[in-house]
Amino acid sequence: RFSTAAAAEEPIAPPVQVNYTKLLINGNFVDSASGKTFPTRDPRTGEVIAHVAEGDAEDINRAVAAARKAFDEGPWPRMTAYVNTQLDILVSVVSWPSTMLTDGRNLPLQERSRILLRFADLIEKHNDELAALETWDNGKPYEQAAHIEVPMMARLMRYYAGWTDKIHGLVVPADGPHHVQILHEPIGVAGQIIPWNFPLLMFAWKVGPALACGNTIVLKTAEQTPLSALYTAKLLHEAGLPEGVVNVVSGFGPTAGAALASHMDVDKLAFTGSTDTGKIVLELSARSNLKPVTLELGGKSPFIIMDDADVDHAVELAHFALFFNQGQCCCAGSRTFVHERVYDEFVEKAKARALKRVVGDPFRKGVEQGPQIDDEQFNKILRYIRSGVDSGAILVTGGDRLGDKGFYVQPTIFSDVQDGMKIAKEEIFGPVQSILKFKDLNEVIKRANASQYGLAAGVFTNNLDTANTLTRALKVGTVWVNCFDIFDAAIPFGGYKMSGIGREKGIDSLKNYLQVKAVVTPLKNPAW
Ligand code: TXE
Repeated sequence: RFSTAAAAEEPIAPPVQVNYTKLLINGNFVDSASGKTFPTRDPRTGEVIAHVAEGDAEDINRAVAAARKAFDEGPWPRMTAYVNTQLDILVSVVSWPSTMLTDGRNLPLQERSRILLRFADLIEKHNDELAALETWDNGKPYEQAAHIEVPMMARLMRYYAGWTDKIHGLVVPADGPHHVQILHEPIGVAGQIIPWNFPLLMFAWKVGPALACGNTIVLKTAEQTPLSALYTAKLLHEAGLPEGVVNVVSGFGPTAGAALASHMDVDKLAFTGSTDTGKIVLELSARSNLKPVTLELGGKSPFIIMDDADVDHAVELAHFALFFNQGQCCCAGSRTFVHERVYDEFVEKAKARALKRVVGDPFRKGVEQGPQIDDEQFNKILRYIRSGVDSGAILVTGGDRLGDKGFYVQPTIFSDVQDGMKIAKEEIFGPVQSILKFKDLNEVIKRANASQYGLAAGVFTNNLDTANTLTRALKVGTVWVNCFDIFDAAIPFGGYKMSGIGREKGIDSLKNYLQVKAVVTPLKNPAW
């Protein structure tokens, strides 16, 4: 059976302390205006880790005011040009109109890059504390946080540091005697709302491009996982970030989150979370000041295994695609489509793999799966499992909680899943693999695309033509061929259909944080 021993043992004491629990506004840790706090809990036990300042509309107002001032008066958006004294010319490398601060200082653009690079160094220096806080607050395996997520965060910051001096406009030819410039300017104050499944990475995905483009930020963390972002924001300031440029407000969605989305002085909103909440924030944005919104929402990603596949490899990859991060991934390969010729063998081997999965205290070495984030998600997953059984899918393995403490769920597999079942249509966000059988390529393309979501897909085949057909036919933002969950700072990520609007990471993420301005001036003497 599952490796339950670790789950049954007493939880390991986390090798980190909680130092920051207040709101970070204008470079200072402060109490919430109401003085209220809320508990953040250890998913291994449900016990309280710390009480954290609970921000609401009043704190969002304070944070937005700080971000506004930092944008309108501070150095951050103006680190845009430098004077080359040797040649005595002004070299304009991005197109913000002013090169001088109101107090006469002229900060070089490279300073923005240097701060992000110093931040990346500090992330690496504090790798283990950041990873431990993340594991404690979220429940994900420490080894995953320490060896994958924190290093990826540093990589993201270096990637965006490299963009700071490459964001520039264009001079374009146009009919008539006119000089036409297209300027790219930072948009202003960005509101960012992030979820709990990858608190550090979501922080980095949001903050990185916004900072590279010269914006200022108010970021609201998820109420389940406020701790790592506060620590990280402290490091950003240690790296030299001017006050007010990044403000972090812990708090709940309907209060702090909604206040941010509907704020009249927030110029752009970026959100990651459920599709239902995505619709709410889009509406709040529209009803307030029509701020542009980018959304990264839910998914029901197909993972398609063709009959030419190496079944052992396919089993391992499909297992990873679904069970990684306790199944709490928006892009989880949660519809495993298997060709009928390899189906029976696949189901048997998938079961054997799930039974070997090491579930337990995420601080223990070798643990692959920790607890789910909280009781709400835990109960939601168990309800989906019951619905799978009730609708006639075959429960191959798992199907229940693991142990009697915390939010551990057995790695669960359903076979004979039909397209119309709830477990094949809705996002479970837990360690529940649904296996569906198919006969041919056209059929699987139709079925894979018959979803309200379109975030990602996995394709497993040795046939180049099949791979090419699938990659072009699938209506999704990412297709992984013979791999899954490959994320890099340079690779854009986002969804078709109800999986979202816009892309994060990569060059496309910069567009979210830039205004485009056309400047037209007459040319006195066009001949020259
Ligand atoms: O999400 P919410 P929840 C999916 C997954 C999960 C489900 C519910 O299926 O089971 O969503 O999770 C803030 N105005 N994903 O309830 O509510 C909230 O405080 C403004 C997919 O945690 O979307 C948090 O910061 N903000 C996903 C953030 O929205 C509001 C990751 C996400 O919470 C708000 C997480 C409001 N009215 C869950 N209400 C992914 N795409 O990766 C809530 N929030």
